[in-house]
Amino acid sequence: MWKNLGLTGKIIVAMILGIIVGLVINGLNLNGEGGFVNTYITNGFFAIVGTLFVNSLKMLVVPLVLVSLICGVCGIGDIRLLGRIGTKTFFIYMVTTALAIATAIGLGSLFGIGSGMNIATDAAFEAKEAPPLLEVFSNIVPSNPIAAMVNGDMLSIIFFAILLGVSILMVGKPAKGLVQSLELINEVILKMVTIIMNLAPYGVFALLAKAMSELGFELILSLLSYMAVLVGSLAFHFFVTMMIILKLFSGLSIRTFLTKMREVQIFAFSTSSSNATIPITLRTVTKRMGVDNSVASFTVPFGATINMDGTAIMQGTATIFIANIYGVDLSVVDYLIVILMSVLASIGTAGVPGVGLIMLSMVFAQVGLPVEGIGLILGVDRILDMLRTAVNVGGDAAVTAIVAKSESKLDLAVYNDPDAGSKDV
Ligand code: DAS
Repeated sequence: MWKNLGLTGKIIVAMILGIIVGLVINGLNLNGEGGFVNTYITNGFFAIVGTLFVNSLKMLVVPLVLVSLICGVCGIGDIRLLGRIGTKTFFIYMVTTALAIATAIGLGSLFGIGSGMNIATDAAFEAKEAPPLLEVFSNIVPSNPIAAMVNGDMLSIIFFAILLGVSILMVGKPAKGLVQSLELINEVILKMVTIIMNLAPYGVFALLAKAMSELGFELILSLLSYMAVLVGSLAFHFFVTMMIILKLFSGLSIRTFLTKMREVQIFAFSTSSSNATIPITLRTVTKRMGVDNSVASFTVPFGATINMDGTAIMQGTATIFIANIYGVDLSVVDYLIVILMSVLASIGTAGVPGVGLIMLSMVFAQVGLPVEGIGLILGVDRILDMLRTAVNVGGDAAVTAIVAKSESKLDLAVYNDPDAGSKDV
């Protein structure tokens, strides 16, 4: 039976089992300090399995962001594309992602998700003091990129990767072989993501069972509030923020856009992968919305790589939730770092299932939150990944339409024709 379950099914079963085991331990008061269960089960076996899984996520962050980001920049293809269209697209993508995470932090703080829990953490965990904002910016340029990778200084790694990618682009044709090798390495690392995600059910079971044994029903109610605020933030960002931006900067019909995007978002929802949805998104924006391929062929793949509004929303909401759960007070500087990290981190990470979670471990590490907190939300992450991928793709298509319209590269007759290209998609 277990073998026939897909990964999502296995994670859901593991989540349910973890909750039940944790609630039984909590309900029967078996988790007393120093007792057998507390020593060998919750703080023994469960803690070890959970730590192994969380460490395997953290292990991938540096190689994934470094190589994926270099490939993302090289994927622009031609340094000249970084001109007007590239700059306009990049700027709008970054602004919408920052708006997305600001929405998530605002709603998360408004509802105080996770407050009042103060889950026990390992004695070793000490909330890292956030560096002053000026120090954050001065550290962006690494004096030693290798040391930055060893220490996991992600802002420095991201800066170095972007500079390296742009430099490879400037070398042009002679660097073709290098780009192909990097793309192959990126494929290998994404395969590692898949392998690690297959371990997720075991990590979810152990981390949730441990947390539930300590917190009981309170955590379930808290998780429901996390999910509600996250889904609310995703819906607000896509249906309000993004549609206002679409209307304001292109004048295009919102109703038409949402109708024509339906199939694309259903595909993105079911695959949890922006990358896998690129062909569908491309076909829809060109054949059904009348965007010229010269624009779409750049903005859509570029968006699938650097524009992850849904993922940024998850990171903002999860940061508030885990900070409250562990009783960590985050300062304004911390939140600015979270916004900066999430925007920069989503730049180079490919749109594949579960990647948002790996980036989350990086964001937590940067603001001194316990990375094992990921285990609390991991169980519900698969369904949320589907929703946020649909928002990621929706943002890519909306910005594509805005840029195309501003460049007079969008055929309004096609856009306003309800049947345009509908036979193709
Ligand atoms: N599944 C990712 C995507 O394809 C999003 C994420 O993991 O957050 O966009």
